[in-house]
Amino acid sequence: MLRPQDNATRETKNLDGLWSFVLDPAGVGRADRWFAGPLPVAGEMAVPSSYNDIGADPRVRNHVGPVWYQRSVWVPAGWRDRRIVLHLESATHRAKVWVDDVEVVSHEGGYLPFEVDVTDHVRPGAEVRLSVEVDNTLSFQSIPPGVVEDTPHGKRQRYWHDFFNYAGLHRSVWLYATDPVHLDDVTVRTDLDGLTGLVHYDVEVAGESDGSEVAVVLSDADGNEVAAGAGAVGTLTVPDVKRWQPGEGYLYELELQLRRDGELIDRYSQTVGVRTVAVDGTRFLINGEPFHFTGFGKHEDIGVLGKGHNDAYMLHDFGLLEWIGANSLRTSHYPYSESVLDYADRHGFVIIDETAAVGLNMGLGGGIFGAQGYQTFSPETINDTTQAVHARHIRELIARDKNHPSVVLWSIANEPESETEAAEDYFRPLFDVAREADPTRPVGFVNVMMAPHGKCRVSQFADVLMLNRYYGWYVFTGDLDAAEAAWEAELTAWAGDGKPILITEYGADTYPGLHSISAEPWSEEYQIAYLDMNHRVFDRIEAVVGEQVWNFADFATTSGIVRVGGNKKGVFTRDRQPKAAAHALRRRWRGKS
Ligand code: GCB
Repeated sequence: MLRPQDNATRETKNLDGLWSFVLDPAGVGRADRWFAGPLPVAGEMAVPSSYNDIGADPRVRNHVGPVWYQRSVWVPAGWRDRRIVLHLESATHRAKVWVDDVEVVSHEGGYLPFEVDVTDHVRPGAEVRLSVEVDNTLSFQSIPPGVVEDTPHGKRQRYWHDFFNYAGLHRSVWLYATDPVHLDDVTVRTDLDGLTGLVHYDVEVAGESDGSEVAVVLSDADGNEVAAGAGAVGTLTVPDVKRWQPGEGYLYELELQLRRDGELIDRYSQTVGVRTVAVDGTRFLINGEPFHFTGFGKHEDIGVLGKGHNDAYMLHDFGLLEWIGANSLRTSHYPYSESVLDYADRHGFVIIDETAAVGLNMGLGGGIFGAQGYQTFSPETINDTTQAVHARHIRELIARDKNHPSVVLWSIANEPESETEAAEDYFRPLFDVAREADPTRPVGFVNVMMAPHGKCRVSQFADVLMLNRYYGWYVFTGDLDAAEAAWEAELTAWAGDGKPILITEYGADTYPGLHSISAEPWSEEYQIAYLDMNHRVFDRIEAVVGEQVWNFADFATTSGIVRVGGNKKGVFTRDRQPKAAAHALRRRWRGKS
C-alpha cells in the first residue's frame, strides 16, 4: 500500500474535519441500517481525534462498543475513468465502512492504515455518503488484548496496558484517484559498499498492466539525478553517496514512473535514506558506527485530542526532543502516525518501531490495571487465534514502515509474559514472521522485570535485549543505594549474553511542583536522583547501547490508585512543560545547562 500522494498523475481529497457522530451502546446500528441514511440523533466529531475527551460527557469518555461516524463527500467530476480509493490512516480498534448502502471494507488493528477501491460505488461529479462504524472493544483475540466484563452497572472494558483506551478516527481519511493501472507498492533496501551507496528497489504494479513499464529515477536532495533504472526490480548505485545518519536525515528521492505506450500513467515519489543497520556482538551499528540511543518511550497522547494526530503538537514534541538532546524514540506501545516517521526520516531521528502488542501479561495487571484472575496464554485467553492476529499486525507494520530509514529496530511486543514455556511457543514463530517480512533490520521485544535474566525464555530469539526496569520505583522504592546494587547485578548478568542492551524504560512518577529536600519519591528531586542512579549503572556496563526514559510526557491512563490524573513519569507535563529532570537530562545528553 502506498501512502496517498498528490502529483501530476495522482490526486487526493482530504476528508478531515467535522463528521456526524453517535454512540451505539446497544450495538444496533448495523441491523438498523444506520449507514442507509443520516445517523439518528447525531452529534458532531472532529477527525482526526479520539472521541473520548472532546465533549464533557462521561458516557462518551467511557463508552465500550461501536460508535458511528458519517459524512457526505463530493467525488470530483474530473475523476471519471479513474480508480478511486478510500484510505483511512487508522481506526481504533476496528472499523467497518459503507459507501452509501454498500459495505466496502472492514479492518482490525487500531493503529495501521487500510484502504479500499471504491470506483464501482461512487460516481464522479456526484455526492456519496460515507459511514464508518468504529469499535473500541478489546478481547483476548485482539492486539492489544482486553476483556469486557458484564457488571451489574454495565459493560466494563478491562485491559492490561497502562494507557487510556482512546478510540476513534485518530488520523486522516482520504479519497484519492489514480489510473486503473497503477503503482501499488515499493520496497527499498539500501546498502553501502565503501563510498558507494546501493539502492535496491522492487516495485509492484496492479491493474490490467499489459504493456506498462516501470522506470525509476533517483535524485539527490538538490533535485539532481544521480541514477536511473528500468524495470520493476533493480539496483541503483550511487557513487560518493551521502548517507542517512543519526542527526542528519539526508534523503534522496526515488521517483517511480509507470508508462503505457510511452505515456506517463502513474508516478510516485518515495524518499530514500541510504544507511545500514547491524548488530555486532554487543554493539548496535548504524553505517558501521556504534550508535548510542538517547531519548524516550512516548505516547500519542495530548489533552482534548487524546490520540488524535496533530501536526502542531508533533512539531512541538520534536522541538522538545531536540532541545533535550534525544536522538531516538520508541513508538511505545503501538505504531505511530506515518507523519511522525516521515519527520524522523527528514531529521535523522532514530526510531524503534513497536506493534500494538502490549499487555499480553496478566500477571502484571494485578493492582494497577484492575483486571485480575486470568491466565495469559490458554485456549480461552491469548491463544492461536491471537497469535495469528499478532502475526498479521507484525506484517502490516513492516509493510507500512519498511521504507523508513529512521526505523532501525522492530519491537514485536511490550512486556509480555516471557518466563513460561507457553510464552516461548507463542513468540518463537512471531520472530520468524518479522525476519521473513524484513531480513534487514534487527528484531526484539521489550522484556519485563518479572522475567529477569535466567528466567526469560523469549530473549533468546531477540537480536537486541530491550529491558524495562524500575529499580528505585516499583522495587526498592526510595532506596536508591539498594536499587543501584540490584540493578547493576541484573544488568551484569544480561551483559553476559553478548547482545546489545537497550534500556527502553526507566522512570519515576513525579508530581510537578512537589519538592523535597531529602529527595522523596514523587518529588522533582527524586526523579533527578533516580535518573542519576540509573545513569551511573548504565555507564558501568559496556553492553548498554541506549537509554530511553519512561516517559517523554505525562499521559492519560485508566483510573487506579497508583495513577494521579494519569501516569506522571513524564519528564515533561502533559501540556509539555519541563519538570526539573528535563534540565538534568539535557545536561547529560547535550552537555548543556
Ligand atoms: C511499564 C510499561 C508502561 C507503563 C510503565 C509504568 O513497564 O511498559 O506502559 O506505563 O511501566 O509507568 O508503570
